[in-house]
Amino acid sequence: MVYSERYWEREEVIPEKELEELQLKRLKATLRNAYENVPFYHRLFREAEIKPGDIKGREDISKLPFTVKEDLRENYPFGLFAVDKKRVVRIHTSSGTSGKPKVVGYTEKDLNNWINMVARCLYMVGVRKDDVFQNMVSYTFFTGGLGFHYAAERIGAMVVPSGTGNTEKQVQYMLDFGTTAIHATPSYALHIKEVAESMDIQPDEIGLRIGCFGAEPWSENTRKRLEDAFGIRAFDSYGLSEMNGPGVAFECEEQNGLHIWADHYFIEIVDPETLEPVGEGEKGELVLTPLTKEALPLIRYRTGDITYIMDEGKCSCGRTHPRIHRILGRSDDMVVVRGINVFPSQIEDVLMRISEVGDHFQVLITRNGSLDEITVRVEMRDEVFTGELSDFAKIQSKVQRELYKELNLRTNVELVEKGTIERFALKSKRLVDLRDSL
Ligand code: DLL
Repeated sequence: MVYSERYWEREEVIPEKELEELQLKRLKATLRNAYENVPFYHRLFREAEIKPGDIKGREDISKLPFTVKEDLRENYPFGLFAVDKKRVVRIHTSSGTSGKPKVVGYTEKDLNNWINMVARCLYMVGVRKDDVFQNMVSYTFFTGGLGFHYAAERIGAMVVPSGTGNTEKQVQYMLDFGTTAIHATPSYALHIKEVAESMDIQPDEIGLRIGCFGAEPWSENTRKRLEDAFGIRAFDSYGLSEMNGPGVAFECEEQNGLHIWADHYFIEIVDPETLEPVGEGEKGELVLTPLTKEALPLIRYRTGDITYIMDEGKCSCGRTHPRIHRILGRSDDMVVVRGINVFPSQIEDVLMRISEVGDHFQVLITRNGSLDEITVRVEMRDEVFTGELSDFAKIQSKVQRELYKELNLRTNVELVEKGTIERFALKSKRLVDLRDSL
């Protein structure tokens, strides 16, 4: 399957013009598939008085209706599938905070495409046959487990399917098996680092080269912490179950934006309020239409994720696919505190560059009368925990000052001892909004 020393598939370097033609051809086929085989879309098209044949050029996509997460829930479990259940060879689910999970399905061809897409990403960051790849995410309904597993196998790496939890054992396995590449959520990776240290093992003695981290927001400063601690290069990995799972977009060795695979996804950025396309290079909500999905051809799917298309010319890695900036936040995890928009990822970025601050934090939002209060609980690093009140106060006001500079918002900062804040093996929950429950 290897196309060349540098690329897994030829499509990664496909000339832009050819890529655009391929997109249009595939878009038309996807629309036909949805219109003819999914009653939900047939109805939506009829209501919008549009037929798949009306889409003649790329710009016509804006005539089509959007699909939202609620549509998947309302058609639970298989209502949006475009193929007979007999042709579906696997399902995954993704649960939100409430209600029924979203169920996604794959035909054999879908799985094959997906495996190659993730293999592209792993190959792009340097995973090869002689690597030992430890996959430290959940293997059940979450797409990150099997998604990475089969891709690393396809490359021919030795896969250690260790899943999450039992972290001491995981560290021991890394040493025993000679693990060179890992996949985890960034918050779990920080926890692995801490557990290794508690076992008197310096994380950089493990011998890792590559870390693939994603499935939740993380920041540039967290990247730095992970790279320094493990002696690795850490790459951002983006995806969502509704678009197969991981492998939608991934950083290359330049670590300057994530290549989003435009031969498999049609990419739009819209204003989440007006749903109109934003100007070139402007921030907005990522909207994706899968171009090769047989079982679940979602049209103009609103991901809820905020990013922008980076326009910095062609990437020096040679890939022709556009790059998106790392996800800035989700339109639904942005909180408005005293009229100011706050994304937890902004807070993370500030905290992770303060050397006295440990790796774990939590943001609590409460209401005091009519006033919103934001409290940031941060763990201090053991080495700086002197017990002296004056040291404490100094660090506290430093954190407060730095947060104010970024957010333009006064915060209460609570310093706590290492180990106080809950650890997560998969996606972390760092923001607790208690305003409605008070
Ligand atoms: O998280 C798929 C995945 C698995 C991606 C492994 C990367 C690695 P879901 O559980 O459906 O799928 O959650 C998708 O997670 O809409 C984003 O809000 C968030 N997310 C995923 N990757 C990133 C990332 C998987 N790199 C939702 N940065 C998405 C920020 C991310 N947020």
